[in-house]
Amino acid sequence: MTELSISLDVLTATLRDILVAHGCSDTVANALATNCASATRDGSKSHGLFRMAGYVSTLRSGWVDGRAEPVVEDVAPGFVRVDARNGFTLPAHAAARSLLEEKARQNGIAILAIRDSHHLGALYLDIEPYAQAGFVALSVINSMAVVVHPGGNKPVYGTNPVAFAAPRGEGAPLVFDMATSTMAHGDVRVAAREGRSVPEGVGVDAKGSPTTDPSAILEGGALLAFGGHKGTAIALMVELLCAALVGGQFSFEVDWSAHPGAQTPRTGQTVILIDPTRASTPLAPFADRVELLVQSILGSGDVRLPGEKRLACRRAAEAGIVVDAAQWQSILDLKDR
Ligand code: NDP
Ligand code: PYC
Repeated sequence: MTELSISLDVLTATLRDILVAHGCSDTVANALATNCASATRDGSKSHGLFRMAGYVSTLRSGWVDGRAEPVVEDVAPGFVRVDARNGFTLPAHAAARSLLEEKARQNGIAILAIRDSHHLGALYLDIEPYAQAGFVALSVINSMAVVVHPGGNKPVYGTNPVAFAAPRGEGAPLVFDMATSTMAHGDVRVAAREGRSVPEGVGVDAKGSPTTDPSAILEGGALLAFGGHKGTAIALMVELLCAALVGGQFSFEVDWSAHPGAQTPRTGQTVILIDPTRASTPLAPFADRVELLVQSILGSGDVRLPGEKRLACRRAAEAGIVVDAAQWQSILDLKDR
């Protein structure tokens, strides 16, 4: 395998050009390219460069509006609502970010509810900057129905990730980001493409029988939620927070059948921002309490923190992001598709 080393700036600019060539406004292209390039830098196989073909085919299908202008509504002292107007979630979130922070600082807590939006990226990148600014942040997104309820025979939930970020006393914030499915749908697709099987317990085939064949999961089968009924309950909560609460669609309501090639679920996103200085005392600042717990975890054995691998990839990428040359060529080819 031949590899290339590319800087984050070159990677971002190249992706931005491709997205503009397929009809995105500069603002939208910049938001998507930054997310995709940053996820690639951080070592994400399923939500980095792999997603570019999905963005392009979705734009070409007419399913999403790459030039949508989000409408931000200041609806209550602690509540911001954004109508993404069938555009991408990332620029809708960016348009509301400063108002959300202002409200969280004023009230101690604020919620951002985004509706009619498309998200195909890694979620932690949406909230990491809040923790870098001292906030505690929690975000959830629903997607398309590919996860079955225990005992059910038809998928109802999306892979519904939950991301959480908190400032630490030392160093980078503590961040975790996890699909509530056993595996992200993107990782199942990558496994199918690479001819690998997936671990037992990840999904079922079209008959509802357990399978380790990723194609059987993708073609008529379904993923399971992590942790059985417990993870399923979290997937259910994400649906309520991203659809019922924000006025978005449930994952099972997403119907892109009239737009062959569409890959971005048209759903919703919720972000909850907390100013921890309101709760903690001067003698026990929140970030110091986080650090105490982190050090206690690290001292407990041969363990690692969530986010450690991502940060290690990020550090390694300072010298350049290593990309497979054949994959890079397929990305460059997207511009003229
Ligand atoms: P993983 O299962 O790989 O990781 C989940 C979390 O656990 C990460 O924070 C990870 O940190 C941490 N972790 C992994 N292994 C360990 C370990 N051994 N010890 C301690 N912590 C560990 O993530 P998923 O496959 O569930 O999700 C991948 C991505 O897919 C996410 O970025 C998510 O946002 C995205 N996604 C997006 C969707 C969308 O609708 N846009 C839908 C579903 C998923 P680390 O990063 O350091 O490994
Ligand atoms: O990988 O599960 C996934 C996913 C769904 C939507 C975006 N990513």
